[in-house]
Amino acid sequence: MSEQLTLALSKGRILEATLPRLAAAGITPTVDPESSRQLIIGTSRPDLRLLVLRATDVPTFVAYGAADLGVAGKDVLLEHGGRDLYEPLDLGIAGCRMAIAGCPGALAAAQHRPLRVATKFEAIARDHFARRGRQIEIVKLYGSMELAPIVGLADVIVDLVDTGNTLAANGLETFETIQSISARLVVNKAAQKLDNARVRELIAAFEAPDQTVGAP
Ligand code: PRT
Ligand code: MG
Repeated sequence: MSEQLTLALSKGRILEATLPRLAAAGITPTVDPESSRQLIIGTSRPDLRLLVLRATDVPTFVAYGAADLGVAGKDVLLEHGGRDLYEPLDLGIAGCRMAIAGCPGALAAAQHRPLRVATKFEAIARDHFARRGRQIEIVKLYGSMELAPIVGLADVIVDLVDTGNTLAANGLETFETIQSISARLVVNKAAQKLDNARVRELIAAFEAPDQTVGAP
């Protein structure tokens, strides 16, 4: 059993929403993870440290056991595939939806040919349209998906939508919601077995945010 439990997080939305949950369980980082350049951060619990990663790398670190636990969006987990990961808890944070969007009339215009789909969520898009029996062509992008339909790079995008402000600001509309998305706690399968008591205690800390973990 390792000395410390390691929890993988990402800067931005996930960290913002996760820190209050940890604080409610009496766990605070030793430095501010949002502003610090430190990538490994201690906490008020000597047996728990944080890794600050790129959001899409969280499942990889946990799957390989470089982190025991992690917090990642369901979108990221679906793209990763989830091998070697348990997903014991929907944290109900960083909520949004995976949607198909484009310029008005885009679906009708592409009716008789494969739909060209720009997205960073290739697995989710392929799975969705395969279930519909709709032929597609993927244009893989890494950001600013909203641009693609406007400049004619794609008919539609598959992207995350929260307020819808980004779509509206670019004259795009939502055609369909593929699924609701929220952040999940994920656990390395081996860590779940080998370090069961401490892992379960940490899962419980996330479940019951107002209970101080480790208190007598
Ligand atoms: O930013 P980076 O490329 O490093 O990684 P990331 O984009 O994966 O990380 P981050 O921190 O932006 O997102 C982490 C997780 O937050 C995602 O994996 C989602 O599960 C979740 N989440 C919740 C969101 C949003 N809401 C969201 N709105 N992720 C991205 N967005 C984007 C959206 O695509 C749009 O472009 O934010 C933009 C604003 O959204 P609107 O609809 O409110 O305008
Ligand atoms: Mg982002």
